[in-house]
Amino acid sequence: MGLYLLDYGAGNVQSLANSLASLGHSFEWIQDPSDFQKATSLVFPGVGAFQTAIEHLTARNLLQPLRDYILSGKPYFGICIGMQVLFQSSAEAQSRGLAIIPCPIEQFHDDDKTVPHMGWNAADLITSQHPEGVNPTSHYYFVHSYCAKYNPDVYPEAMQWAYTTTQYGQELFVSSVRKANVFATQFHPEKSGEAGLKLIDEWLRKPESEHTSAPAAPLITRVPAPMHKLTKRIVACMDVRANDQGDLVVTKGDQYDVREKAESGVVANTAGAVRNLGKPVALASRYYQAGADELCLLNITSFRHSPLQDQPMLAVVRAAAETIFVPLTIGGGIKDTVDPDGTKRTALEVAGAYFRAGADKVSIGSEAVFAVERLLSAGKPDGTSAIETIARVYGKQAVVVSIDPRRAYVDPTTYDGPYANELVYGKEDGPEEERGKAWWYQCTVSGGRETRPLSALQLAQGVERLGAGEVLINSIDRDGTGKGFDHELLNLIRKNVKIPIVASSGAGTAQHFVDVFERTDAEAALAAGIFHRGEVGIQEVKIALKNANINVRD
Ligand code: 1PR
Repeated sequence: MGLYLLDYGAGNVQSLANSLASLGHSFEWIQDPSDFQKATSLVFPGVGAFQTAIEHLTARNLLQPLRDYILSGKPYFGICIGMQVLFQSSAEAQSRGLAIIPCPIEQFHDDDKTVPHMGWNAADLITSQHPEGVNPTSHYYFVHSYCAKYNPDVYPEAMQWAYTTTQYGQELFVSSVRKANVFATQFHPEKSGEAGLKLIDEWLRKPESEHTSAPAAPLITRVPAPMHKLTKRIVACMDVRANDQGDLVVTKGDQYDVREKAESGVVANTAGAVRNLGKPVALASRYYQAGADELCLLNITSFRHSPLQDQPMLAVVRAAAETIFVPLTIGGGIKDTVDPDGTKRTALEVAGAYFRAGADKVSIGSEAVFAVERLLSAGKPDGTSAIETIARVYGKQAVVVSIDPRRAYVDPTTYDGPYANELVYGKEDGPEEERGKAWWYQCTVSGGRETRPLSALQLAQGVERLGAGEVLINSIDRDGTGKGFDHELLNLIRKNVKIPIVASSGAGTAQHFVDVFERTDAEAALAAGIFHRGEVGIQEVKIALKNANINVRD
């Protein structure tokens, strides 16, 4: 008897388990159909892809018992896919949903915005009666490409379930439902910091009678406001690697060189050592407390060996996920590997290990370059790349591609190579070293050690075609320099892909974040060095953004 969690086996459900543990709630996992009888309340933290969720539930004989449980009137709390399965069908899948709410899940239009809808947005109450702990002044974390559109004219019966709506671009969708014994959110409370933890806690502490009596919502007309409330995201990134003593440390390079330099004023015996800026779990926890909207851990040397043998990194992810309740991206070594004993591990298995440890997204670097090279030479996707296999199971929102470009300078008066239409020209009033020059952005692999005959733009467009959900755009030229983000690079990619982009490399001041959001349409901006060295704080960045009228989460 008691609280049960449903895990259909594909996605990060560890985060919800960690939230419950941090709030002091004990729970059991649903292991087989008979467990539904024992549950007195049930949380289904569905993460990933709708089709995969239905297939896994069906294969484990859990789909019908889930429907029976919900219809029995016992308290149910669904999250993301755990909300979407309540609907009739999804444009994402062939399979039908549980058809408890009679309307379809549809895809977002991408003509006025990037898709997936990824980030912190508001949830506006339809009714203030029978509150469920959703605070209309808070922001919650969303990550999805499909939604139930708010449409009381066409689906009056279904819209009586709508508890909150959220606006993205000019579309209004149902961001939570609540009726009778059911409460479900499209957003992830377990990833929504303090606001999300409070919501979960309130639901769990409610007496059972209050769970089963939520009334139908009134049907109201709601028109989209001129602007949505999706905030710009601030991401703190930790580059992790083993130092010369074998300990995993957060390091930071200058243009990807992470070793201390003799001339940098450090004591002579540390010259050449891996720069050590702290312990990954402690720093991650500090940045969460300081208000980072997302965290990123990159295992920067894992292209050299198999990460599934790399227990320290998995242990770091597990420990970090216990204390941080905002999205966590893990990168480095997401590729097919072979263990020392000869066992083959697919990129999907490697990613799965990180998701089970508590990661929400994986970031793919070198392998994405090779996949796009194959795509361009074959002319079509072959379904085997890490991007495709992981997106199919975990959803495209779980797949980030990290681009590591370096400027390739050419003489603009004579260049007529393959990247002529991607050239960026140095401005006469720009930095002196750029004047009169032109360049294209060349992809690298293995942490910038090897350049490839592929441009950053080709890579971004290629990975979008393969099904990546987001691109993290680094710049080797700007990394660690504190000169500001490379706006030309970001604009080039932003204008040519529909998925969200994260600006990275070069942040030196809070004003640089204002600049990047004013001069590009990046959805997020990431920094490492200035946060690690304590030169600029996350709140300082957010205050500067607010003062510039840029929407951020408190
Ligand atoms: O190729 O799939 O194994 O992934 C390797 C990952 O490790 C890639 O995401 C790659 O960017 C990263 N990486 C590899 N070597 C380095 C290095 O620094 N030697 N770090 C490296 C890249 C760049 C950013 C950095 C920003 C912001 N780090 O993550 O945090 O540039 O820095 P700043 O704010 O201090 O300027 P694979």
